[in-house]
Amino acid sequence: MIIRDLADIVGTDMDVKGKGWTSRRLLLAKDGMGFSLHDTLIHVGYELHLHYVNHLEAVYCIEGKGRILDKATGKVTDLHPGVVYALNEHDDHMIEADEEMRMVCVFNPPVTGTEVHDETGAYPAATE
Ligand code: 9YT
Repeated sequence: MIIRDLADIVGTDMDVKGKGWTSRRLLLAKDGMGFSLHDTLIHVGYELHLHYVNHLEAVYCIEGKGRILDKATGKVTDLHPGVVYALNEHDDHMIEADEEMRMVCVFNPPVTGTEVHDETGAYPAATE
């Protein structure tokens, strides 16, 4: 059994920062679960363009509020605690926080720990 406490991850190399977000990575590829699990903060004042062509991601909002734009359809959906979105088609999207959002994120395949977005909004493909 693996047991992790967010308090032990903050400030370590499992606490990864990108432009407009902070991702506390609770479970990673090396843990062998087949997915990674992140406690992620989306900060106010950024429009994030994300397009995970190499991953599927589910994102469950547990704090804050903001919105997501599906770039394929133009549809905008409000995000608030209790809302989940699943990028089951590697959907190209934008997210923005009106109040800092705290999101529980699951990636398949799992991230290895150090990933930040490239200029297209993707994380690199897993190499294993
Ligand atoms: C919601 C989202 O994709 N934010 C960017 C960070 C990512 N979720 C991560 O690595 O935790």
